[in-house]
Amino acid sequence: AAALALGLSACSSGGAGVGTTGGSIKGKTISFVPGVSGDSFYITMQCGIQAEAAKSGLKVDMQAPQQFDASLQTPIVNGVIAKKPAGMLIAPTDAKAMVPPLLRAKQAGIKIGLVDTKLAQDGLAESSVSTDNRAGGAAAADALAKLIGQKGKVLVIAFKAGASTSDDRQHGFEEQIKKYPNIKYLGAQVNDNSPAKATSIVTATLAANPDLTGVFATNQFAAEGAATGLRNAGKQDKVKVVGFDAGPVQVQQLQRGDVQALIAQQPYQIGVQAVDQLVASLTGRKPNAEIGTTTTTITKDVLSSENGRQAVYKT
Ligand code: T6T
Repeated sequence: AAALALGLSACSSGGAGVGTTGGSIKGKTISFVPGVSGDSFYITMQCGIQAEAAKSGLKVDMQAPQQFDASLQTPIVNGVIAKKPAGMLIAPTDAKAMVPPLLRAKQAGIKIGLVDTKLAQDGLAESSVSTDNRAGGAAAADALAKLIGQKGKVLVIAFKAGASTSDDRQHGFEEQIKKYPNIKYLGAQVNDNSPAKATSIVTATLAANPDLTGVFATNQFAAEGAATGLRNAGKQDKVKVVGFDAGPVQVQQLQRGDVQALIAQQPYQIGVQAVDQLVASLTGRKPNAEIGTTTTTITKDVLSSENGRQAVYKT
């Protein structure tokens, strides 16, 4: 089956008690549809969603596609429509392809809140809560430039063309890297959220450009694959990697020296704020249409600081 129904994950905090603000929505269900299952970013977000939903007495039902792909996410949305929850929080895997299924959900009377990724069409969702991914891409460019002494050849691994987060991180990076005249940008290659494909991209790029100095991996699976490619070629000390996300595997990679900087998002907060906006919609208040959250750049020395400890994803 394309869908994986998961129960409550073992969140380290939150989820306490039923609050008193729920009123008419107490006991209703909201569905959470992340971009892909088994991804620490979405698991942390789910913890935030559950904790905040519990305060209003809302139940959360999570259904995740097994790959970050609109053709697998669409049947899940169709299944959610059939169940008629009060609301749905979703990270669309493609800004265009997910518009028709989400329009059907809206027409079925389900209030939609976007988390993480966005749609190419306005007015469909009640609200959108996401990282400022362009700024995150620019932060990655600055971090990589610093790590390579502002000179050399750099590559971007875009995790999924057509997903707003991948596109925005890539474009934010591209704009910012232009500010470094001695850095040659080799362009972006797409790994389709597959670590193995990111490894092949790095292997092929090293064959054509043995003087590669840096890689920006636009999400956690791109960073995992990139690190493997560099290790296979014995280049892990020569080529610097900046990755997006700060789940347990990314923190290990930073500690081992497989990557040199992480651009951490705030998945727990995104989940909390998205529930707040959905609750506003469900109780007849006006939701905030657009909420942006910031990133933190984590290097190995930042990791042991209070700031670093706060920024890593807690599942
Ligand atoms: O980087 C996050 C998320 O923001 C992106 O849209 C998809 O990939 C992740 O979930 C990390 O794997």
